[in-house]
Amino acid sequence: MSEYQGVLHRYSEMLHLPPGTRPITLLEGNTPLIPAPRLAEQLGGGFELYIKYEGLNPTGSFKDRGMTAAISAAVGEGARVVICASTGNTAASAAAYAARAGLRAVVLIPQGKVAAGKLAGAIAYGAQVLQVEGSFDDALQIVVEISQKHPICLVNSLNPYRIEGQKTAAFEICDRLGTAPEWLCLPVGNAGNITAYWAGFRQYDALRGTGLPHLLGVQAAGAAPLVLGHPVERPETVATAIRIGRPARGEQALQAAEESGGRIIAVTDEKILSMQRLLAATEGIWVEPASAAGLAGLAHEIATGRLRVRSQRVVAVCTGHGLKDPDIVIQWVSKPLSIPPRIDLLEEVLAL
Ligand code: AN7
Repeated sequence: MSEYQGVLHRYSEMLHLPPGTRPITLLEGNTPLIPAPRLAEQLGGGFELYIKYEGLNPTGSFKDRGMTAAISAAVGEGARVVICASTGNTAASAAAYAARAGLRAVVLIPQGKVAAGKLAGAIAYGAQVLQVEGSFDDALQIVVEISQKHPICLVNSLNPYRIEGQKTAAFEICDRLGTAPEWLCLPVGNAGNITAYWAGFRQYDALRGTGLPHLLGVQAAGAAPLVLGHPVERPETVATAIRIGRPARGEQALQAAEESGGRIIAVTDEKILSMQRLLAATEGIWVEPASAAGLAGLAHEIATGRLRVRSQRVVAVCTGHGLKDPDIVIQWVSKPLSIPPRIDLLEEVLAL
């Protein structure tokens, strides 16, 4: 029996990585594609819904697939320092893989706008964490500049190897279902993930005839440059992961959505949060707010009659674990009820 060795090993012949790449892996990927029949019913029923639960990657988000590739290539090329700007998940992932490779990691995050579990991760893995007095977009601009000026490897998704590694999620979905689903819905922030899925599905289709999905990319209404058609100077959303106003791969995302016969839409924070709750309550899958955006978009399109999924298979990519952002959920209730350890009081509270 061969042991699972991570996405670079599993899909080595499919990935374009530089010669000399030295695999640095945490055995990322191979995440479950979980059927979600109860949620499908709630959205109107009559179709198959699957959750690609990317929050089960080693650092709790989908970023690990691209990061294993970027860090492995960086090590092969003799890098000593890696840098990224991040709304949190990229930072935690870069920090973990850099630690494993023995590299120095520097991560820049927008001040006060990074969820607790992500910041804690970046610190725990030993990265140098800097808060930028500005947005993610401001931070990205200066890390790109510094990586052009100094021998520091940029590991944001502008790095082509991030896209290579990230493609493996599309391969896994095709391997599991036998073909591509009819629809793939996912959140869109800096637009690396949707770009990578499209590249992955196309590559697999060309090689194995697995077909192509329609892509439904979903932004938060307060941070929806690809829907508005222009950059957003001050993006705002409760889904801080996708609080991005100038997506680095925005053009590619729009092209991917169009080529696929799909689209990019926006949903309100309210819809994102209620979908986060519904998914957890109906299927037992707790994701961070941004990760519920794809499903919130799907629900919106079905409810308004803009998307017909009858008898089709839909995969929703849930990009990050709920544990990344505990504060959001704790706000749902004021405070848990407190009782003395007495069975009669417990019976009373439970109305038994
Ligand atoms: C949970 O970590 O941009 O469209 O700096 O953390 O590929 O950017 C995170 C993005 C979706 C959007 N869901 O993906 C970062 C960062 C979660 C995320 C996205 C992010 P892209």
